Amino acid sequence: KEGKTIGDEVDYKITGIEPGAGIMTATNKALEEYDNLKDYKLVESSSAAMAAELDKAIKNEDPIIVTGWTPHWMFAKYDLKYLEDPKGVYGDAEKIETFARKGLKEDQPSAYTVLDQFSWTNDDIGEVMVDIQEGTDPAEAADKWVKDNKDKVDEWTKGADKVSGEDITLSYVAWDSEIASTNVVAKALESIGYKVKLVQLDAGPMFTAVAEGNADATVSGWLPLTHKDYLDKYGDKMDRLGPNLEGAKTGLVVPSYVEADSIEDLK
Ligand code: PBE
Repeated sequence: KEGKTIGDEVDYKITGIEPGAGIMTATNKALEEYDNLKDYKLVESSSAAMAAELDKAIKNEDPIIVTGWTPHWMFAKYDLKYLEDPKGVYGDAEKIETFARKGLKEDQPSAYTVLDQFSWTNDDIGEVMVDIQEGTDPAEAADKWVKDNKDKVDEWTKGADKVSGEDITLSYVAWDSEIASTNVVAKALESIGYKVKLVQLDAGPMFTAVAEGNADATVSGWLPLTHKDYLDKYGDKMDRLGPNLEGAKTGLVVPSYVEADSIEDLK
């Protein structure tokens, strides 16, 4: 490996996720703004394939650069670090926010109340994510968490009258964090009598579904930066219910053995 740059070793490749993810937009911006990244390319993939490539690289102790985010189980499983981002392309701390379709508040006030009160921590979502990553079915992992955390779920359902089998549709993207959160909110809604349908979409269609009333809500809006373009486009067609998780983050992530601390160290 003598004399080789990190770029040589990773083939000037950043392993990305689904097109449409905000982190892909941010990374394309990083490629433009950091001169030292001019030979690099961002490779589209999926969240699952990115995680599989990361796992393989770590097993071989090969360098790899991925688009990463917190909350994510990968930080519990591997020794990883975010590369510093002196140009601030990935923003500061993000919040994950809940959005509902216009009219949900009047049509299904109990569901609206639960969605509005839904809020948890990185540790909470981390438990569910690790459970899913270890092989538990997402609905089962969510069910278990909801049963083990009755006090929290009681806070979310406080003041929401029970219903009898009304339908609620939640849209989400197959990002590990959103698989966990959406399944947990679904269980909380089911606990007061809703029949919940989960619709997995790409990021754009996920917001369109709520804006056009084809889905009732999503708990997957990352702001102020990651989904800013979607907020600009659909914001006034949705009810913004506020954060459900604080202290989220996105950026370029490498195993700790990679000899770079900043994006500017990638040569
Ligand atoms: N993520 C996870 C998403 C939001 C949730 C960071 C991959 C994105 O980049 O759009």
